[in-house]
Amino acid sequence: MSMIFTIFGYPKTGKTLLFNLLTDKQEDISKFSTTANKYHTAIIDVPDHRLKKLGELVKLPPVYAQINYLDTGPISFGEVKNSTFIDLLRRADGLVHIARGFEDPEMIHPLGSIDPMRDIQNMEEELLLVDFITVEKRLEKLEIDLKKMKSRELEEEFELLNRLKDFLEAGNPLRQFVLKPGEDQMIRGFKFLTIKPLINVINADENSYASLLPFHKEPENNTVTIVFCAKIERELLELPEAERLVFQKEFGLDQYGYIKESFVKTSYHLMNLISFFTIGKAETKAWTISQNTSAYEAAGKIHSDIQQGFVKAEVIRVEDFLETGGFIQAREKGILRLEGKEYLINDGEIVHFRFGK
Ligand SMILES: Nc1nc2c(ncn2[C@@H]2O[C@H](COP(=O)(O)OP(=O)(O)O)[C@@H](O)[C@H]2O)c(=O)[nH]1
Ligand SMILES: [Mg+2]
Repeated sequence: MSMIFTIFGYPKTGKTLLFNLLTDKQEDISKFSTTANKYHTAIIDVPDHRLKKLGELVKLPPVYAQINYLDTGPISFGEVKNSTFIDLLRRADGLVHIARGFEDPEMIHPLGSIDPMRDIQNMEEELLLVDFITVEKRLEKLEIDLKKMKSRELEEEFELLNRLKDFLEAGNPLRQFVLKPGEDQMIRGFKFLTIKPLINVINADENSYASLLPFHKEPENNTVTIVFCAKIERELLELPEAERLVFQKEFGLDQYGYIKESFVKTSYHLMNLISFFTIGKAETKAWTISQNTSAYEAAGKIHSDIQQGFVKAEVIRVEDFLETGGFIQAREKGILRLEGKEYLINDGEIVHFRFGK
């Protein structure tokens, strides 16, 4: 199952352009498109140079991890709670909110000025409101039920939801709420929006990029803010690779990282995800796991037989593997490690599971 990242935001912020850049699609972007209830979806391979090189070395086709990107239609200011796209937001593993940081006299911003940080704050408040409504509705129902019968379970839920309500009322997203063990299970079904990892993307232009860059924010509390230039990026990508750097310099974007790769890096970092690799008979493959996943759990991701029959995991860093040229050479050099069930897998390791019946 691939992870779902859902792109959403106010009208004309560059959602579809971002989607196109992330997926190499060519969906229509237009200044004058009307309210569309349509959304776009695409599943793409997660770019990984290491797997590519590994595939070349062992002469097996690489099978990349995958991400499912969704591009929703416009949501008007104040309308998130009524949006037809809310279900798509609820289904997401990560939310990608794009805010407008570019000028265009032909497209007037509904609030009259360009201020992406204001829009980010605004959107956060709208998401908070959606969760607040969810909590309130459930509390109302619980109150009725608790009058009818005594239930320890319902009382616990009532107590937790009241804490969530206070938290939201104080303006805090649930991303920052510290759940006690077991509480995670209790609220999973509500699919709260402010609990999901949130990637804020500011879409700048060549004039605003430098002044918006300071709003870039490293991952913290399950959220991150990145600044990029959708339109320039697309223009750059149409150039032959050799010429891109020249133009990047001209735009003052020497250090610019293209969104397709930087997005994956940022979101993996944000969500504490890492990759490990396996070399099979017919393919070499990347797997996405959470940090602190044990070899035993990782084996289960591949196949329940491998997990149940787990004996040992042979582990090597992909860089070392590429340098030595293969398992045999690595074994000879003594850099292939044998690890047990409890071993915590690191990013970029090749793992070969030994298992019995
Ligand atoms: N100048 C400028 N225009 C942009 C930028 N990103 C998007 N646009 C324009 O904004 C319009 C709407 O873009 P689109 O991706 O369809 O926005 P959406 O409505 O959020 O999906 C198009 O005309 C784009 O060319 C940008 O970074 N700079
Ligand atoms: Mg669009």
